[in-house]
Amino acid sequence: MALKTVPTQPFPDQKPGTSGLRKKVPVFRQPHYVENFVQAIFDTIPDRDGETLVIGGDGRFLNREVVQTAIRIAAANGFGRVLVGQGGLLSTPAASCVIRKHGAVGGLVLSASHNPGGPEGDFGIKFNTRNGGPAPESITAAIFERAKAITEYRIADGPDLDLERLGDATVEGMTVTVIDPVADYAALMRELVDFDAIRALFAGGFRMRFDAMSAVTGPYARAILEGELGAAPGTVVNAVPQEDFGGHHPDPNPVHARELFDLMHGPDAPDFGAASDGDGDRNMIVAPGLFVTPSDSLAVLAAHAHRAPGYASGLAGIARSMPTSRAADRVAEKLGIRAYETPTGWKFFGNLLDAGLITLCGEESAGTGSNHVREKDGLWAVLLWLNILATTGERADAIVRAHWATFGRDYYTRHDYEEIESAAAERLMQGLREKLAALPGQSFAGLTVASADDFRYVDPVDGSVTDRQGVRIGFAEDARVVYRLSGTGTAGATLRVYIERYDRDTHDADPVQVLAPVVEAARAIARIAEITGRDEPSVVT
Ligand code: VG1
Ligand code: CO
Repeated sequence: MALKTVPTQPFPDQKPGTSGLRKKVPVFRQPHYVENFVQAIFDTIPDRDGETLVIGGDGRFLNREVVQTAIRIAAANGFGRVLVGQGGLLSTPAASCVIRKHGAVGGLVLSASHNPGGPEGDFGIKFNTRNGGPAPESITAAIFERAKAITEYRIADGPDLDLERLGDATVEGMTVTVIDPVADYAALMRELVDFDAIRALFAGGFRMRFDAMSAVTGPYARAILEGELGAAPGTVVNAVPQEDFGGHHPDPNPVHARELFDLMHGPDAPDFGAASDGDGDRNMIVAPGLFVTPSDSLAVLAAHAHRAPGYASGLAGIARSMPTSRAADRVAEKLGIRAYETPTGWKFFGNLLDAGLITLCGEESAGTGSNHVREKDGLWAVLLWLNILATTGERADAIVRAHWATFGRDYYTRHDYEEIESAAAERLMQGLREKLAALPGQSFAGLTVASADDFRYVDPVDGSVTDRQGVRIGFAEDARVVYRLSGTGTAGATLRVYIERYDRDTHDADPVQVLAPVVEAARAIARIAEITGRDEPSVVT
C-alpha cells in the first residue's frame, strides 16, 4: 500500500447542476474522470485534516466502484475517518442524517436520483457540507473552477475494501467504518414521528403499499414499515435495490409509478399508497382514488404537522421552491408564520433551515422535508402522513378534501419537454425574457397577463443573489405559468412548464379541464411548438 500522486488533465464539463454532477455512465467511466472530480471537491474543503467524511449512494451501476475510488482518494487527502454505508448504500436523507449525527465535515452521495441507471444510464456525485445539506452555489462554483484547473490527484493504492462487513478497517492510516445504512436514520424517525400510533393503525387492519421502485429506500422502508411498525409483509414492493432499477425510471410520479397509481385508483385500493425515488429523497402520495400533488402534500403536512411529536410546538416558517404551487403559503398565512419562495433545488433551503427561519419545506417535484436533515426525505414524508392518518382517524382522501374546503384548491400540472435541442431551449427562454415587459395586459386563451418576470432570489440569511431562476407569468384569473430549463438532465435540454390555477370554491373538477386554458396560454406565450418542434410534452405529471 502506498500513496501516489497521479498527473491528470481537466475535463471542461464537470459543472454541478441543480443537484450535483450528473452525466451518462460512459462519461464517468473515462479514465481519471471520477478521480478528478472527487479531488476537486476535496480541494474545496480546507479544514479536512483528521475530519470525518461520509460516503454512500443509491446502489446504481458504478456505485460500488466509485465508493472504492472515493475512499482511496480520501485516504490520500488527510481525512481521519470515512463512514460508509454497508454495500456502499446510503439514501440521500440518510447520508444527511449521518453527516449531522457524527459531526462529519461533509459527504459524497453517489446518485443520479430519479434518472435511470445501468451501463448506459445516468450516474452522479453530490457533495454535502457539514450541515448535511447540498453544497451551496458558492461551493459548487468553486468545485467547478478547481476541476477546470486540476493537474494532479492523490490516491492510495491497494485492494478493494470489503463493504459488506460492518465495523472498522484501515486504509493508509485512515479509519473506514462500514455502518448499517438504516440505523441512524431509523433512530431519528422514532424521535420525530409517533411510532406507537402508527403501530396501532396497522394493528387495526390499515393497509398500504410502498413502492421502492427497486431503488435505495427498499431496505429502509422494509425495516421501518414492516419491521418496526407492523405493516403486513409485502407492503413494500420492489424492495431490493438493483443497479438498473429493473430497467425503470425510479421516479415516483403517476407516469413512472403507474402500477401503484392504477392500484390506488382501482377497486382493490389499500388505504394508502406511496413511492420513493432512486436515492430516497422524493415521495409520491396517493390516497384511495386520489393522487395528492406534491404541492398539496406539502400544504397538508404543514397544516397537520403539530400532530407529530417532532413538530408538536408548531412551525417556525415554511418554504417552497418558486414553481411549487402556493397551497403551502395559504397554510402559512393561516398559521401566522412566514412563507419563503426559493429557486428550484434543495440547496436553497439550507440557510433558511440553519437559521431556524423554517421548519418544513418542499418542491413540486415530489420533494418534502423538514429541519430534521438538510435534504428532502421521501420516507419521512410517508411516516408523517401515517402519523396524521393515525391520530386523526381520517382517510387520506378525506384529509385532502377537507384541506381544499378550508383553503381552496390549487389545481396543478407540470409539462416536461425532454431532450429538446439545447439551442432551441435557450432561444425559447431568451424569447420569453425579451418580451416580459410587454406581456402584462395581453390576453391568451381568455386569460389576461397581470405580471411577468424572471425570478431572482435574494437569500434572506446571507444576502447572496441567484438570478434567472425561471420566467413566471401571473394571470388576473388567479392562474400562473412558470418556465425553466432543467439542471439535472444528461441529454439535450428539458423545458419544464409549471401550470396552476386556484379555485376557492370548486374542488372536484377535472384538473385537465380546469387547466386547459392555462396550458393553451403557456404554449402560445412561449411559442413552444414553433421553437421546439413539439406539439405535446413528453411527460405530464
Ligand atoms: C429537478 C427538480 C428539482 C429537484 C432536483 C433534484 O431539478 O425539478 O425540484 O430539486 O431535480 O431532485 P431540475 O433542475 O431538473 O428541474 V433529486 O430527487 O435529484 O435529488
Ligand atoms: Co432524488
